Amino acid sequence: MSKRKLTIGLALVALAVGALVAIQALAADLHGPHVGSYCDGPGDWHFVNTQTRGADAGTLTVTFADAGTLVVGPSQVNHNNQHFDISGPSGPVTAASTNLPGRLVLSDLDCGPDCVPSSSKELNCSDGIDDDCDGYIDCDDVDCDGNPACDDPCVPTGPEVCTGGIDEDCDGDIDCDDYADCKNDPACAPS
Ligand SMILES: [Ca+2]
Ligand SMILES: [Ca+2]
Ligand SMILES: [Ca+2]
Ligand SMILES: [Ca+2]
Repeated sequence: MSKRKLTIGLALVALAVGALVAIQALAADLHGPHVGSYCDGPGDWHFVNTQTRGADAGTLTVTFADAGTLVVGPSQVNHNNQHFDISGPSGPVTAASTNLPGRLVLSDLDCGPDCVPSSSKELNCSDGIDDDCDGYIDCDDVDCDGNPACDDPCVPTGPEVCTGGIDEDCDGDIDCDDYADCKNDPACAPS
């Protein structure tokens, strides 16, 4: 290899290393405290990358735990900042970065309405969710009246008392129907 070719080769390597360093410098990672942000439902995510002297339109790469990695271009390019919008994922955001210099923040996260109805009535009376978004959850919703999940559990208060209409010992048999306990009780003697 001639000395000239070697010189050109070294120059190219130096250029490549320089370009790599430049590329690495052009990367803003999401502001640490904003990593892990999430919504309970679909969210509107608004990221802003700020550069002191501006830059050409960049790209934002975001990884959501529930939606994988998304790459988007800016919705707005201003002199000193670029805005990126993503609608849908609930998060949490596990990582985000741009190929731009400066600082990247999650500027705004709109989680939308707190309740999204999955049904026109309370369908599941024991899942802890307000299915129809009427403000009443499970057994507190009149839609669940009569649902077995909403029967009050029997709390034993002592041995069966053979009058009064209460199943004191919670064995399922009330008063004289509780034969084991009331068969000899005068209140249950055949008339
Ligand atoms: Ca429910
Ligand atoms: Ca409800
Ligand atoms: Ca009983
Ligand atoms: Ca009783």
